[in-house]
Amino acid sequence: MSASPFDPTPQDRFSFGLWTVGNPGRDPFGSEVRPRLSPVHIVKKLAECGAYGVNLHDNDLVPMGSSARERDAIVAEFRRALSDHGMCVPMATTNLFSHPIFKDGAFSSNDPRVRAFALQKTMAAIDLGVELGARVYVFWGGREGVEADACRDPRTAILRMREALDFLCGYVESQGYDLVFALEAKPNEPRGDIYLPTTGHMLHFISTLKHQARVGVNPEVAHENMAGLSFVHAVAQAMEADKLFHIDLNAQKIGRYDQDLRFGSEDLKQAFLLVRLLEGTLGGKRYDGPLHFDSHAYRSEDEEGVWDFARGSMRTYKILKAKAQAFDADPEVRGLIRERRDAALDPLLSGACTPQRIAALKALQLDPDAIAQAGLAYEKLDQLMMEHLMGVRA
Ligand code: GLT
Ligand code: MN
Ligand code: MN
Repeated sequence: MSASPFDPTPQDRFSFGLWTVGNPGRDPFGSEVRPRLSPVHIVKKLAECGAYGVNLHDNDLVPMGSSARERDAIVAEFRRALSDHGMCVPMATTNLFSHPIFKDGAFSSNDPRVRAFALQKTMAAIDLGVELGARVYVFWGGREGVEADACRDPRTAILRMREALDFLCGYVESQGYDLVFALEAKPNEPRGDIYLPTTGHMLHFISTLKHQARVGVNPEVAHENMAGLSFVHAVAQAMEADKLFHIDLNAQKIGRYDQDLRFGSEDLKQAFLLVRLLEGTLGGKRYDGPLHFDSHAYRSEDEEGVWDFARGSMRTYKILKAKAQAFDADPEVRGLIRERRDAALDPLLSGACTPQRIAALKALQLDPDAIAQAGLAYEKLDQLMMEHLMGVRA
């Protein structure tokens, strides 16, 4: 029974990928340290931990090369497990990176046979996702990149990726599927450089697509961090554009390989600011989509450690949510971040660029030296935030 208010429940909309809790701990320097867990077992254990959903790549569930009969049997067994444990599949995606055919990309490859195979595989994986009830379909172009940059004009790669997404949106429409796409950026790894390396790049790319309304982003903490950028700002830009369709929560030390650590286990301050943004405790629209943890347990762990990792990820989110609510309800904090109101100036700073506004702004008498004199008390504000985080202020 739920003893702590921070224990996760299905209402919290937490999900994990089969590839995340199922990660057996292989890395470039060593082999598996844990046995592989079956998808059915993962569904059962995640439900026990309090998650509501499980996400998958096509081949996390159905091995490549399975016959139609094998596929149907696997899917039927998995669907039974979902319904037995009250779990759903909020998101699905395609593995366009493991098989050697994708060694030089999928949609951006110079070889039309590879591009055709990638489209074929993705259509089948979309059918699978929809059959399992997924409403969001992620595209992570892990291999869409280069080491030998001379191999193609990078503009051609972008054009090919646009053609692929335009086609696949058309496919979804032709089938009448209720499905949106979420594009996930990453600057490098496994390629030396990956095209469309940040969420900002993706947001612009989306504005060039035929079916823009169907396409949003799936930002990942670790990936934006690898580029040395603020993840919170990337997510904010996506939310402001109504394009945050999904999110990959994890943790990452700056300047490293993609660590995919347990959410909140590094840079607690950014994690706090992220939860504050997603939950809208400062005001503004909340994110109400799935909260997906794209991370895995340390290589030191056995299976029990994997479930500790899963429960820890969800508890940290809920604890940070409570901290964000307390922070934004704190009268001292509210006093420090109150916006200055000015009845004469405010109307001049928004709305259409009319001749009256232009004239009034040009005629304004402002004293920059006087305005610049006051300190902003951000030291106080930041320390207050740290004290909330450190638990000495409730
Ligand atoms: C892979 C990658 C993730 C993506 C997954 C979706 S697969 O594990 O590292 O960031 O979200 O394809
Ligand atoms: Mn991810
Ligand atoms: Mn990652």
